[in-house]
Amino acid sequence: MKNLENKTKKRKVLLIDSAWKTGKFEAPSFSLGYIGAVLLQNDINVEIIDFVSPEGENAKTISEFERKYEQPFFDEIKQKAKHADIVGITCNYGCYPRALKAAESAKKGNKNTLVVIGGPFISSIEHFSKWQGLTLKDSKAIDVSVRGEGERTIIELVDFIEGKIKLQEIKGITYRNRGKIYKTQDRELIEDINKIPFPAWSLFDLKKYAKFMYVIASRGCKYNCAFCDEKILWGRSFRYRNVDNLIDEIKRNISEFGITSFSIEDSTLGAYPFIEEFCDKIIAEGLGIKWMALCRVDEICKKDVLLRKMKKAGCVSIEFGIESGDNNMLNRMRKGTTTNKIKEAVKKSKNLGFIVQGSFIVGFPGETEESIEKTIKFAKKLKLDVYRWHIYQPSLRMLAESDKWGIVMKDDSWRDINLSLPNHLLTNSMSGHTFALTEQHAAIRAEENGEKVNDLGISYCGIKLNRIYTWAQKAMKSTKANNNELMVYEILAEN
Ligand code: B12
Ligand code: SF4
Repeated sequence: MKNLENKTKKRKVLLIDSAWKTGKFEAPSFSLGYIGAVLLQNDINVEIIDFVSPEGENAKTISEFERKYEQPFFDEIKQKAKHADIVGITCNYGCYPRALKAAESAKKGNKNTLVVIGGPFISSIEHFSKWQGLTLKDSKAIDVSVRGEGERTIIELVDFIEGKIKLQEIKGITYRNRGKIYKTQDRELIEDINKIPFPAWSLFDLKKYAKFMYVIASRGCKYNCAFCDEKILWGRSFRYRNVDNLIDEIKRNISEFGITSFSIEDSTLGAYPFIEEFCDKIIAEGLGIKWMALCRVDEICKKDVLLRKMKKAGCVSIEFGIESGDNNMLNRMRKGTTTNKIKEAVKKSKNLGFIVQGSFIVGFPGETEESIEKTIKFAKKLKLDVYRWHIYQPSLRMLAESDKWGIVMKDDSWRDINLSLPNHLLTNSMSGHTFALTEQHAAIRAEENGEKVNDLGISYCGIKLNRIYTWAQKAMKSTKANNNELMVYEILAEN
């Protein structure tokens, strides 16, 4: 790749969301909303290609899905990359194979375009020395992979195209030069996140998506649960926006896009120090919005006033990360909560009329027949509105210490893990790797259809995956948990 000669030309960045979406219950990519916003702020041409294809659900096989629905997405990338100085791809967990193919399509369309990949999954793998440079090794079409926050990095990459800066001077990237891979020093986090422009939803065709929007009040998490990679992504810092900034974004979404429903994506909104002021302001200004949030039980269980305010301010649903009904397992997970606190938080929220959702993990290393029975019994007693059962999926930091956790896997490649497919096709993609197994519905559906689910050589502390499937299946059946999570999005999506 070479610096383009015309230095006065307005640069063009083509952004790609590698996740497949039906659009029925999804909002547009948060990551690209933010990256797009800083590009617009810097007067750079930007266009987004997303993969919203509701018809994709009709595909009977993965190859039909690829041929009929995925190929046109790649064709569009190839075509539009011809006019792009940079093609920037966002990649979350489970989208990696498609992100690699998107990069290849872009390079096929324009061998001079700078192909850049970023996102939570890329930041996480590039964080560990064990997997360093993996993205660039997996595809020669990728020139740069980005770790951490991308708002400054993307602008510096445009500066690179303009010949104003060298790649080795850009923090937080891994790049290729004459066949060799180099990693620059980490980029420091943005200190004042109030200064980041609001996500540029104008770049998306919002008609393709459900009528709700993501907003986030903070970046990072104060806690340190073992199964979660949040600490890798955001470090130890916990940064939050001021209430006015947050409310301004909500008002902007109402006035510019007619959106009045929101999914607040903070990892735990209960930790946001201005949550009460936030609710007060929504009420005082009569915004009339509907929203849902994720909270930790320990931040909610003693706070009756807060819960009432949340309800009055339009919060329709709270999702708690419950994880287990066994205190020993909660300790092993370093969750920092107890079953008593869970009961209290759920009871209070239910009494106030929230739709209460609970997430559970089945098969965390150390799980036993006894602990899972306890969890199922506990879960039933909670009488939640929505049960989300997850087969344990190792966080990258647990995988990096797999010996310590007794995790045994078959191989160590992410190239086959395509979770970004219609649910009914996911079983077929279990081509020998742990991560395809995260889709608990798929596993259970497979068994219901009489298919045999192999153990794929994976075990956690000696527990074979087959066993974990059986436990998850039992948990789902006992709590009648099939797909009822969609209900919440339906409520948000209806205006
Ligand atoms: C919102 C969200 C979702 C939404 C996605 C919404 C959307 N359309 O964007 C939904 C609900 C769909 C979702 C689903 C999943 N998620 Co999620 N999600 C989040 C959450 C809560 C916020 C992410 C976010 O948007 N943050 C705000 C933006 C600004 O940050 P960002 O995405 O990291 O983007 C920045 C950088 O990564 C970088 N960047 C990103 N893309 C690009 C591209 C370029 C070119 C550049 C230069 C930079 C760049 O710059 C951005 C701005 O600073 C995070 C947890 C968290 N608080 O971070 C989990 C998280 C990202 N999700 C996670 C997981 C595991 C999943 C699922 C796999 C869950 C599952 N088992 O089904 C699925 C996968 C979905 C898929 N394959 O597409 C994990 C990822 C773990 C990991 N190590 O990779 C996280 C970290 C949760 C966790 N605590 O472990 N998720
Ligand atoms: S699971 Fe939730 S509370 Fe625990 S570290 Fe992750 S984001 Fe924080």
